[in-house]
Amino acid sequence: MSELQLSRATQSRIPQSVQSPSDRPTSAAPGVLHLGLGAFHRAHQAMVFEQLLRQGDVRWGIHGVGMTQAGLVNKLRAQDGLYAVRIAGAQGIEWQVPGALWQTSVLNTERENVLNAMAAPSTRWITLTVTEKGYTPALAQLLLDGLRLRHTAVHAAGHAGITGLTIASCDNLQGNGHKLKALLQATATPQDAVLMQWIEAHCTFPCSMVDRIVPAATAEVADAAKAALGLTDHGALSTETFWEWVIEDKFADPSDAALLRQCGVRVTADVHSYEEAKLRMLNGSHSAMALMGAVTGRAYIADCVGALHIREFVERLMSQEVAPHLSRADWADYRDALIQRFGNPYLKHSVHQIATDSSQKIPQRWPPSALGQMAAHASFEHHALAAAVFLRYTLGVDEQGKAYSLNDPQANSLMTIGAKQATESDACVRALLAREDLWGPELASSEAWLARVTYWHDQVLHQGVDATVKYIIQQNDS
Ligand code: CS2
Repeated sequence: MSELQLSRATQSRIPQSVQSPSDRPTSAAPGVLHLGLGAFHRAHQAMVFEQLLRQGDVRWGIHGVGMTQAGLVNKLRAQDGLYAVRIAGAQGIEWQVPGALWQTSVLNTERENVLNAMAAPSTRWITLTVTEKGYTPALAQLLLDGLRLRHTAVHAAGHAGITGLTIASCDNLQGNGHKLKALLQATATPQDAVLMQWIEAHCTFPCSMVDRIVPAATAEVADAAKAALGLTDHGALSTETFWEWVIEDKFADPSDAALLRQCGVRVTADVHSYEEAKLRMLNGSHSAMALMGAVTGRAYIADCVGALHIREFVERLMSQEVAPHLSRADWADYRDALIQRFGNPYLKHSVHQIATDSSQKIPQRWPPSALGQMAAHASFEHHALAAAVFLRYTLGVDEQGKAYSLNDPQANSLMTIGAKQATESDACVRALLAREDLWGPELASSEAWLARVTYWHDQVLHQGVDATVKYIIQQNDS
């Protein structure tokens, strides 16, 4: 097999069975600056922008910024931004090589390039997938510095040809656009007053819900890409057929709405109902299964949902405790599709990947449903059991005695809380549930929540996760 590597120079070798990249016109500069060049963006938005590029609209080339990972950026650079995506679902497998990634930067070493891109006349959008923990004053400062340059350029150009930007947060946070804008406002100093007025008048911060399961790249996918392409590809990804992007109709250039709609993006005034359904159903179930998988020693989400009792558990979590508080009308279809998606055998979505940063993810995913159930005097047992499994997870060793590490900004404090759970179980539950950063003030002070998590934690420690999950299902049946 050829040892040639995927790049613009070798792309003509890509077989007919694989969708080749759109051309990269030499005269055009990127129109989208993307912060957070992980797997997700490359297999989701980059593929939407690729559709626009294929239609001949050259304003959607991407300048992708690696916030931390110089290694990945270097690999993609060596391939001129090209990488293969395996799209696998019930209908079979398809490969595509998107050509939308035109330029790359590493934030740490190339901050100037990133700022200049924010000021460049060709740039029309900034998109962000910087993860839940990325919404820091440092991020706001980066955006403020770039927007200040742009604002100065607007004046220098006499307001001709250079305009405001659509700045779209695409992270799994409720009201992500509002959060990003509020972060900028909180970080700006009084000297930024004129800049902030310009941002208010010319830039928009639409809320956005993005959905596609894109596991971190694996050697298995790299091998499969080599077989499909006949070329070595160090950036290959695997994803599912399903994708959804719902974005608020709030663009610096309003005509973008129609373009995105043509590509299958839902542009709406109501992102909220999609966001809450996605965070609480998909991501909420994901976190519950990931923690169960980590503690029981299951490697992938498909293994978890493949166990009948865990599948039943997440179905009930969604139907009984999440759905009653959602405004998305088609939630039952969404739930059924999710169960299928979780079981996709091609995805190999590691439970430890999803359990990463649980302290940052849980607040969006579980408390709103548990609180909704409490307010309705309804059962929140499934969420209480999930919380108990989270505490068990902080032990850092699975039920077979195999150690794993917690990859979480709160890892130390969580492990300190969880360390003595075998001997001081009640005190550990109390200490974990007192954390307002995880549960919010209302749940953190709820005696009812404390009582039920304590109960389930006791079951988990004594019977193990699988037996406890089977038991909650039996209880629920009777
Ligand atoms: C996952 C998400 O890692 C996680 O926390 O729950 O990345 C999930 O796969 C995506 O949000 C799906 O759209």
